Parts: sequence; structure tokens; C-alpha cells
Amino acid sequence: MKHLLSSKMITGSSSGVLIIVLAIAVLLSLQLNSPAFAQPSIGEPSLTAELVLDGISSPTSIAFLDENNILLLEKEGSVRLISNGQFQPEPVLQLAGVESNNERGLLGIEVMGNNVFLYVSESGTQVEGIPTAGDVRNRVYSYTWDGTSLTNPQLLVDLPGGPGTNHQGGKLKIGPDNQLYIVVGEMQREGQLQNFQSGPPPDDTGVILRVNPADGSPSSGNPLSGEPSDPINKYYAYGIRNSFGIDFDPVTGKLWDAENGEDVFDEVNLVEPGFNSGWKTVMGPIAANTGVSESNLVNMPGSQYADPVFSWAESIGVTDIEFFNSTAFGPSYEDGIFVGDITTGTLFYFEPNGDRTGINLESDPLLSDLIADSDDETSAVTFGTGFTGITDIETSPDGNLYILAFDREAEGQGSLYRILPTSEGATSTGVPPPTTPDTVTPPVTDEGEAEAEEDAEDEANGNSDNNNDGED
Ligand SMILES: [Ca+2]
Ligand SMILES: [Ca+2]
Ligand SMILES: [Ca+2]
Repeated sequence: MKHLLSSKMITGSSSGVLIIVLAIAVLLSLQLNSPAFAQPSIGEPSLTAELVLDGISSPTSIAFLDENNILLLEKEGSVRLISNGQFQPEPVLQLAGVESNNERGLLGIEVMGNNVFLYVSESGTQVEGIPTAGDVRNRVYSYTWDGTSLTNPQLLVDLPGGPGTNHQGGKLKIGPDNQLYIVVGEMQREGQLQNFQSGPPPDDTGVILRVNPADGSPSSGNPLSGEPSDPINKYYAYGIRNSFGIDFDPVTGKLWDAENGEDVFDEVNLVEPGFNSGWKTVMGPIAANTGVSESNLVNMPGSQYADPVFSWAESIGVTDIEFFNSTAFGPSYEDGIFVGDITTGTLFYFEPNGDRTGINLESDPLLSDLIADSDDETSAVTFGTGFTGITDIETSPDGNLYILAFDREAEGQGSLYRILPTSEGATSTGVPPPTTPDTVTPPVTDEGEAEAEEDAEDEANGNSDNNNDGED
């Protein structure tokens, strides 16, 4: 609750006294309610967060089919359809053999016409005809949306799923070049893709892939290699610890990502072709990693290291990033950047700089270093709070912002919100009031334990060759 409506946020608006009174009223109402019913709040008074649906089981991602129909992923393997704000009772696809331990599961979705792409962790049995020799694999499939269900699965990409049960990545995006981008976490590996110069060769972990959405083959023009037999020919970026968010700037067409750190430094990055994010030698700005220079990294031909364009000094598990390609919030928010996190359930907002190569904070006395290293600085980039934990952010075709909330304190119980102008409240939009689903599937995730497990894993790795460990 430490980021709740800070004084800095309040004084940023014009009618201070009224807003302070309203903020106190909001704080009092939050205190009167139990945390399970805490409502998100938005710092900008002209905007409001409205509940679309609750009672969702461990939601990881959403994608819009059109302005009235949303596909939603539940981590254990269901693809659900939300039509006109109502959950359809039966999943449009129920996957078998999904491995959903810790951060594994049905993680990512993207839509291109009638093609729907899914990223899913599958258990070590033969799935879709692929013998797996007992290994958990992360796989990307293409399905066809026929209006009522997902049919005709086609395996596009077959990826490692371990040994770590965390850091699986999983977000998918189609770029303006009509290629499919896939972010894959490092899964506790320590190879050349994690910047170990003497480590094992590239193994499809800690990367962003760029592939042909028709068949999963490497896209032409990839930055590291164009050789058909070269395993790095499908990589767009590497050195990524873990990411739950990639998106394209609608103005420049460039890719950005959000990455989460171990205990220090979450990041937002501009991902130029061949980007090396620096993990596991560097997290956050390289100057903050004692005794490390770019010569300590694995510098593949065609690659370049770059510092994040923004960092949080203390890791809060940032998740998704979304460019708001909409005028629904007025001109000042058009094509701005929203980022969420899983630990505090905070929605952050950033304005790109003039040439859209970074964040417009040059004139801020505390944030011109592009690092949020205090609660006040975190609050200065906070847009909204109270979303329990955020797993996805999407802009609807009709221009509103949707936030997918995942409550780790309540076994992954999820909610879907949308943010819209306060003047267009629920009663004038035609959106039905929130309903309680007929049947609520008991959550079966163990996210709390998973987090403890991840912490234990990260601590266990403390003696590994990780230069970040000196930072705390
Ligand atoms: Ca980095
Ligand atoms: Ca700072
Ligand atoms: Ca998203």
C-alpha cells in the first residue's frame, strides 16, 4: 500500500483542495473495506477504473478479437471468451497437458485476423505428436478462430521449459512488419545468451524471437544471423532475465519491453534489433553494476548492449507494457506508455521523449537519472493503484484501456478492469454491471508458495556468477 495516492500525485493536478478532500475520502473508504474489495484508484480525476468482470481464475493475458469480444487466458489452460462484458460459460479452448507450476502455464496470446497465437508450458508427455522425453517445453501454437472456438492447432515454435520453473516469459506480439515476436525468460540458465562468455551455446532462453507467423521459421532480416542453419537466426534480442511485456511504439514502430529484476532493478527498454539487455552480468544501468563494463558481456556480431530507458531501483516485478494508441484520455495521453507490476498492483505512466527513444524526464530533479529510487519517485510516475497485481494491459479497438488483475494474495483470483473518462461511467456506456460467475473454479495455483520458491531459488543462486549480488 506504500504507493497509494501520494501527496506528489495529488499536487500535480489543478484543483488541489478538492482533490485532497476526495483523496482522503477514497483512503477512508479503502480502509473501511476489506482488502479483498479494495477498488483501484486513478490519480487523474477525469479518469476512472471500472470493474468489467471478477471471479477469474489466474488470468495471465487478454487479446481483443473485436471491440465486443475478448479472449482471456487462465493459467491452468483455459481460453475464455468475454462477449459484451459477459463471461461465456464454456471455454472456447481447454488445453490438455498444461504444466502450470509456479510461473509456467498458458501465458501469452496474440491475434492476427483469424489466427490466434498461444504460448503455453506443456508437461513432459507427447503433445501434438512431438515426443518430449520428459522435459517441460514452452510451445507457441497458431490456431484458427472460427467464430465460436479455436481449431486447427499448428506448432510454430518449440522452446525449453526449464530447469527453472520461473522466468518463462510468454508474451506475444505481432509487429508492424507482420512478424511474430515472442519473449522467452532465462529459466535459470547460465549460457552465452545470459552473457556467460564461456557458457553453453545459444539455447533459446532469455531472448526475444522474431519468426514468421505462418510457420515459425526465422524472419528474414533478423539482426544476428541470416544463415539457415545458425541457431541464432531467429533472435531479435538476448540477455533478458524475464519479461511479461513487449509492445510496439505505434509512432516509430519500434519494440519496447519491460523486464523484472531479481531484487534490484526492474527495467523498461527500447529494444533495437540485436539488443543485449545485459543479464546475468548487468541488471539496470550498467554504471550501477560495480566493476562491470560492456567488454564483460557476450557481444555477438550484430548486437549492442543498451541501458534501460527507465528503471526501478528496488524490484517490484514489473510485468506488461502498453503504448496507448488512443485519444480516449485526451491528447496528453495519446501514444503514451503504461506499465504494470505484479507485487504492488500499480499502474505507471510515462511520456516518451521528443524523438521517442526514451522517457521524457530530463527536467525532473529526481527522475532525470531515469531511476525510481525512492517512494516519492515511484509515486511521481504512478498513474493508478489498487489493482492487486497486474498481468496484462491492452487497449481495446474502441480506445479504452483494459487492466488484467491477478491477486497473488488470493491464490490468483483475477479481475478485469477498464479505465475510461469519469464522464462516461458505466451507466452511459452500455456495459452491464459486473456479475458473479455461475461457477467459480477454485483456484489451484500456489503463487504464494511459488513466490517463496522463487525467492529461495534466487537466494540459492546468490553464489553464482552474478554481479548484481553485490548491490544489496
Ligand atoms: Ca537490461
Ligand atoms: Ca532517481
Ligand atoms: Ca498487453
